[in-house]
Amino acid sequence: MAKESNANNSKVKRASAPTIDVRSGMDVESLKQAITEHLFYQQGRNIVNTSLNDLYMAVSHTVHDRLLQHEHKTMNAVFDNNNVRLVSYMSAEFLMGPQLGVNLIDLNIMAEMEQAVQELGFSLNTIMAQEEEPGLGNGGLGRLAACYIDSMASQQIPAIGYGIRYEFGIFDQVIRDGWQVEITDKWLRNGNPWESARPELAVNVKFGGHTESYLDSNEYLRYRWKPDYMVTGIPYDTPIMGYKVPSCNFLRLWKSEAEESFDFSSFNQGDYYKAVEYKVKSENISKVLYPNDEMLGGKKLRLKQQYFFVSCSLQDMMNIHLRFDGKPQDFHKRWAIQLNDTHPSVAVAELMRILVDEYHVDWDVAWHTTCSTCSYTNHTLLPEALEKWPVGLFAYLIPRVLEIIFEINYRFLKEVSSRFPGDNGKLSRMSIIDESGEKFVRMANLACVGCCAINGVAELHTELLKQQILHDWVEMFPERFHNVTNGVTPRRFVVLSNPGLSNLIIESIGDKWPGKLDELRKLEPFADDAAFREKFRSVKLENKKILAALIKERTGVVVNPSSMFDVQVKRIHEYKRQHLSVLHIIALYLRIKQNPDIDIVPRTFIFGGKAAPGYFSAKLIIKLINSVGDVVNNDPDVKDRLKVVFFPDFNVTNAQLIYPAADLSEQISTAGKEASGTGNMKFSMNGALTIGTLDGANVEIREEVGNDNFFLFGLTAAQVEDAKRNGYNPHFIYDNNEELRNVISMINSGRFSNGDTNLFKPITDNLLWHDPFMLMADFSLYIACQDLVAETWKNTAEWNRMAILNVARMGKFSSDRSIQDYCEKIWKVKPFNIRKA
Ligand code: NBG
Repeated sequence: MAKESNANNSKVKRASAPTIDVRSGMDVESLKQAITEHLFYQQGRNIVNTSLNDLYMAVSHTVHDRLLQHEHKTMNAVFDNNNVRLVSYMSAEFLMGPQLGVNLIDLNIMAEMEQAVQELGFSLNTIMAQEEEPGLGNGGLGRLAACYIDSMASQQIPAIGYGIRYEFGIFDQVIRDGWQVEITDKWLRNGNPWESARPELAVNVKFGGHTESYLDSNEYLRYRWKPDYMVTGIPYDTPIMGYKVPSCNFLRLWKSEAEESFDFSSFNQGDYYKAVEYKVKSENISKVLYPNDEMLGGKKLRLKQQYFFVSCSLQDMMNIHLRFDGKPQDFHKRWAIQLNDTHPSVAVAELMRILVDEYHVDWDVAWHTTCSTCSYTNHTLLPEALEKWPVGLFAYLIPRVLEIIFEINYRFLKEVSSRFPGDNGKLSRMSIIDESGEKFVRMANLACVGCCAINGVAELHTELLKQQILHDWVEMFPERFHNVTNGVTPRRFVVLSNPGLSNLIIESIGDKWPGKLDELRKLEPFADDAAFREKFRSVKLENKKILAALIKERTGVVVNPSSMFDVQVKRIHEYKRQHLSVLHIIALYLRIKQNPDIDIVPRTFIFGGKAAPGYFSAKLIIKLINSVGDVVNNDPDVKDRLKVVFFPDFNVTNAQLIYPAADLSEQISTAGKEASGTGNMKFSMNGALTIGTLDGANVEIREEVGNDNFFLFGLTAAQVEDAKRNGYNPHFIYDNNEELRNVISMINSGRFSNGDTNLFKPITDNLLWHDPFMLMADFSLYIACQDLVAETWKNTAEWNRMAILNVARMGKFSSDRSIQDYCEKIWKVKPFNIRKA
């Protein structure tokens, strides 16, 4: 009986079901069928004997099929239209994060896929958790590139992201005995369903050898580069879908391989091992992402990576341009290149080489084309982060490119001396070649000479750039300077990672906001609505419970979800001052030790972030955090009122669970040092309040959310500079502040290091005698501000009111707005609606 009625049911269902479309159908039945077929035909499994990874692959291939349809339609429409200018976003890093979730959101089939997977007997969350994230970036800069390609697609800006397909991305971090240990990130080991190799679009890149001149058929003097060897770049494409629009761009990452014919010649001569060595040398180029914050001085491989991906990308762009009837000198009409920091800035010289040597375009015409194509974003004021390469290394690896740089420099310096006669200081500062000692190629100078636009990433940063490191350039080319304040994508960082908050917002103001973040303003009145505040609070609490469970699983520490989650997650760097927060923790601990019954707001301090493997002080800060945690977390006097957690392996996947659970966002860099920060935006969007300095984008966040809804402390950038000029004396501050003295003494006493009084000396000595990042100067202001934070926390209604206003006023910090700014101020590119094309 039951059987019969089942059969009847399925008959009825089949009769009324839409036609199943395995490759592009968006309904539940099509998705189910597609998953089952992928599982069988691609993974060789069926639904009853599948592994989780096979299932993840099948689901992802199902989604990938649908993206490809959009990508093809978009690119056909774009390339067929000769008037469309595309953006080429060149970046050595794309910190993409997992792809499945955002693609489901963009395609607007999250619910359908959830149901499809459920009907097959699985849970979509478990499948999504299976994804190994492509960690092809270090931190903010790489993540920004990922947000920007998301927003370009969503804004229907035709664009290609160009970068390197590192076989190993940023290392995985594990904590052993409180110390960071680095493990290679084998993200490709289980396969990558999102990419397609395009070997038919491979290009070759020259390295080494020498150059020679010759006369062409018109008796013009030309140059030719006779390389030692060539390396082949194979493009791997990943579709980048726009949010609820038909546009789909792609990310093209280059993998290096040995060039066949070269290999062959040694092989023929019987030198088999040399041929293999060449193969290994070629493949090494795209092997591993370099961690930043390390001296790259002699890292030959890093320069090779930069030139490799820039040359591949420019050749690819030229091929596309010519295939669609463009003339080489009109390259800029087809392409706007954005250089994400100086890493791809060799593009200025490489584009000149391609135009002049390969297409015989006149130098002056080629220069106009190049400058009209390229723009440069600066991401840091830290002088040690400004890239320069030994001239000898350039000459050895890319001799023809160096000659072109010399020629660009010669012509440029002539212009400088005619504009500023007799100003030799200016000449030597602006020269692309640093000749003050060993000769270097200054990559920022190359970018500034050859780009029609130069921008900083937050208002303060752009102002400081103009006053400080790029001052000469402002005098020379004032019209080139712009500010584009960074932004982040609300699709990944709110809709996907905080479904509780998203649903609450949708219930209240509708669902337009993820694509139009200014809409969030409509939430403002809800800040005064007690019922809404209560719902908001309970969403936060649920998120905190999820994080608490994960903390227990990853670190063994049990934390209380109703304590204040005070969070600092970002790369570990002295200028970001994770150790300032540690000083605050110790101050609170001391207050408890002095008076165990003191009334203190329970807090869970959560840290996360990687330190560059060679950055000793940063690694010692990680050890200090863990050591303080060991003592504080286990002291019975504390009665669990303070907990300190170092969450290992901070990456995009973990970040998506951390931001939604934060109450307090720590943005406490020394003023003038953090170019922008983007974590600060992700926290506020998820309803955390910020304690921060007037640095980077904090300034604009505070302007937007209102001074009353932001905990400000610390010296301003100008005060920092003044203090330094006037002989800053950290020891004097220490001598005059008892609480600070007690905190430092406690560290030096060996209390956190099993009696070892030397372990943390490098940190405390540096603070007392040098303190380049002014922790001593800001300590008392920070502690006072933290006391105010604690007072505010006690008033739950007030805290939540402020937090809701933070969410409501985050519209400016959508990366969609940043992309609109780039389009208007810099690229002169308009949205291209493929439906109307
Ligand atoms: C980083 C800055 C951040 C900024 C990101 C993105 C580098 C060189 N710079 O403050 O430190 O938010 O770039 O612009 O990684």
